[in-house]
Amino acid sequence: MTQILDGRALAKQIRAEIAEEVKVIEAAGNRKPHLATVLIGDDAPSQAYVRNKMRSCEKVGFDATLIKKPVETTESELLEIVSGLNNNDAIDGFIVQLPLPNHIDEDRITLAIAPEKDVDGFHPVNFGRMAQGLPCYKPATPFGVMEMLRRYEIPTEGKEVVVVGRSNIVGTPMSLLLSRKGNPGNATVTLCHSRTADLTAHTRRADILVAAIGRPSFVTADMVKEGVIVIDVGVNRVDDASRERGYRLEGDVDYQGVFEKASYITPVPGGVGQLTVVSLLLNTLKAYKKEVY
Ligand code: BQF
Repeated sequence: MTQILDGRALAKQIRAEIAEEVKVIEAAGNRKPHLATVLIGDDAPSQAYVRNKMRSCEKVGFDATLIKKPVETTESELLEIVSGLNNNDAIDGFIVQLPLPNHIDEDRITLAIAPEKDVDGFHPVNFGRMAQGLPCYKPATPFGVMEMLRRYEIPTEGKEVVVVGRSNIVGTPMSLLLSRKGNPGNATVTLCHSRTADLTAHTRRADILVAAIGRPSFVTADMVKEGVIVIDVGVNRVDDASRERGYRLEGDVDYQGVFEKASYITPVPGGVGQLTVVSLLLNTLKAYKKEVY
């Protein structure tokens, strides 16, 4: 029988734990943790993601500030906003929602964020600290996957993990975290990408497969072995006239086909994405408590 890794239920449980901590903070007469989000332009998925994040803050009792600017915002204007947030003592942590419009250099913006307020964990200082196993903010999606493996008590030590996708935000940090010492961790990790020769030969060897490609239903049943644990990081919008919104969310895994062979699988929606948003809350709480820096 295939077990579904229920991101929604897990996220709810973690939010309850965070809300409890916020109550204690407030009862002691302290201010609440405060996350700020910067959204540039009107990219529809980004608006949905930002809404998820604001709502999650509300659910746990965090203060949340949304700074929304038009698509014509210049890079130097955004750098001013970032600098203002870096120096604002009322803000524990902040994120700049990606992707940014093409005329803004994402790397330059990420570098401008103070590492101690970088709750997305995208700044190279946090990435470097993560790679070395030092206290840091971990990027929300890999952090969420680690929480999922840990809380479902899925053993990773000595396992063959195959990560497909090498982005700075998901695939690469995921491979680092799973190969490091720890639990979860201690896995043997293969990082596959668009130039990998014979991808299927690699994925078929996986005890745990992490799909972070960004293409709907890319991983098919023939690419996995019987009993595989499948972590589907993909959040793809696929046209669907039968839906009111005109689209549905689909993962990077052909869910129906792969389900039949998997021992555990994350659904989309309701899987890793839920943990991604909760991880941002966990990082914000860490920032508030000054646990990292
Ligand atoms: C769910 C993201 C690609 C590029 C930029 C819950 C989210 C998504 C799905 C969410 C994502 C994806 C986010 C579900 C934030 C995850 O139930 O399946 C939550 O809000 N995400 C983002 O901020 O930027 C992205 C994916």
